[in-house]
Amino acid sequence: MAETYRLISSLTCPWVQRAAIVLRAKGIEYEVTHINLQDKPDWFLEISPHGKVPVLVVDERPLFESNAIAEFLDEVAEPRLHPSDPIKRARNRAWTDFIPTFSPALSGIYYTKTEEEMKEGLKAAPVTVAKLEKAIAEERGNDGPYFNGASFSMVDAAYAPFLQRFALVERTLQSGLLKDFPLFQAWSDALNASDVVTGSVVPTFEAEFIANLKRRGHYVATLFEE
Ligand SMILES: N[C@@H](CCC(=O)N[C@@H](CS)C(=O)NCC(=O)O)C(=O)O
Repeated sequence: MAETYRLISSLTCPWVQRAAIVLRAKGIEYEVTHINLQDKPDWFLEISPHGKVPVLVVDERPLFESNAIAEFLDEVAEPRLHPSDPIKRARNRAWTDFIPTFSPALSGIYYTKTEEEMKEGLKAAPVTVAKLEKAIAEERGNDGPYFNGASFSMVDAAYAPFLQRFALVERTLQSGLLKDFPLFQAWSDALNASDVVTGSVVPTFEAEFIANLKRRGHYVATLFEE
């Protein structure tokens, strides 16, 4: 087991959060170094081949890409967050591979410049959410609350950042998108209530996220204005 873990982070990056969630789920102590992605320091560009966060520096050796970081952590520290059954493990990995398709379905709602684009995003999202609803029904051996059932898994760590951001927006947007997806809604609620997830972001996360929406001129930011 390594001695030091340092997570190179930005304030609202969901991929950084995924790494932080896995660290927390395993009870690994880690330091966080925040960088400004608009003004990346030279030392960061030297250790991050694509200039992206997260980087996890493990005893001075940098690891990059959130999926590789999560898999590394799962190999070196207990409790294992992958199921022990190889078939279940492969299916879980397939669902984490789905994130790059899944996340734009949700961010396609709140990262839009106009109300019309936001509504288009809302119209398109159910097809993607329905796939997860079906997967949850099939992958669970019981009532949850997590993707595989009672144990928190790598799939939960990967999806939680995106479910947290959507839940934050939905509190104000009130679109009702998830009303037809009770298992997905319950999964999202469970993750958003978990200390592992809520503690994986800075305490000012909500304000930072909304400020970011405003800075980028996204329509939903106007709904948060008093
Ligand atoms: N595939 C990467 C994505 C990481 C990513 O997109 N990070 C963003 C912040 S959320 C970033 O560092 N962007 C800076 C840039 O592209 O210049 C991973 O999973 O780690």
